Amino acid sequence: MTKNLKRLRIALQKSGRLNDDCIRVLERCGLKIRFSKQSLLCHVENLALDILLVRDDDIPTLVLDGVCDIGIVGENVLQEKTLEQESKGSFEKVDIIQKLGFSRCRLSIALPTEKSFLDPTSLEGLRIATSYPFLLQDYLKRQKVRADIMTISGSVEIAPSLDMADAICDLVSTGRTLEEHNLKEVDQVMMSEAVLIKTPKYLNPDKQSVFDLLVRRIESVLKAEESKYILFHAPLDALSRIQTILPGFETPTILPLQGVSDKVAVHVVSNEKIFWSTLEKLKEMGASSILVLPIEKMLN
Ligand code: PRT
Ligand code: ZN
Repeated sequence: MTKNLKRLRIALQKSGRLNDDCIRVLERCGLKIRFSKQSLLCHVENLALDILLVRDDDIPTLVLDGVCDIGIVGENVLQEKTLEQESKGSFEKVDIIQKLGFSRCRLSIALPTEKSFLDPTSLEGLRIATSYPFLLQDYLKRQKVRADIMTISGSVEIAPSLDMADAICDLVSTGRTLEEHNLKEVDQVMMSEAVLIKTPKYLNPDKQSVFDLLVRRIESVLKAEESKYILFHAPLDALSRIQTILPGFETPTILPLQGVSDKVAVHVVSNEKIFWSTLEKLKEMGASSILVLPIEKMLN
């Protein structure tokens, strides 16, 4: 694969849980991606960026070695690879540029529901099955517990029922898989979400400027996603009380309402999630015609 030195290269998961959200974020950044059925390298038409589609496990190494300049991967896979590298005496690391807020999960210890667990010392001497042996080893070391790590590459949750292991250390998001296998989550090893990573290798000025632009756009997309534009009518004498419950109310736009002297129209950009309970409180305080709108783009 010849490398165009002017084009930044990003490694993304080819298919799986990360893929859709990665593409969604890049498309929301305005990128026009030309997907190719024949090639794993896709071209972005309106930015000097190429996308290499690979297995998520390969992304940390591709970025560490500079084969790809940046990548998106789960923190769980990244930390596992980092610990594996460190065990081989290699301490060079990729930089985590940004947490992306999707593919959230946790790496947890789970036991059969009937087994008792008081604290991590309850794991002493057990056989624990996992696909994350380095993260598990690190956890056991921190907890000063000795246990047998059984490395298996998939379907970790069936190991206890086959008597291959006494416990597991696996990713959990809703907890349904554990429940279906009569397992209970007893401790968390780490929390994880997708992160944007960057190679420790030098980026030439062409690539650096594409990188800077992309990071700025991703930041703006994430900010817009979590922000909302709120409009409502409010009694003038309730404004100071409303200020205490509405995130982002420090700098509202207040507009007069034609022919009404005791009410105003209020426009606010909130950088936080707006819950139903907040809207209900607003209504109790006399607000009416409340609208909450998504924000498409945001550049401060
Ligand atoms: O083929 P490739 O190697 O690229 O993909 P993969 O099969 O290794 O990974 P994939 O696509 O399954 O997951 C990619 C990343 O998504 C993971 O590395 C995590 O960062 C993140 N992620 C988020 C998850 C989950 N949530 C998740 N729930 N990865 C896996 N799971 C599995 C978990 O292993 C268990 O089997 O889902 C099951 C538990 O889910 P719940 O909802 O029942 O708790
Ligand atoms: Zn994988």
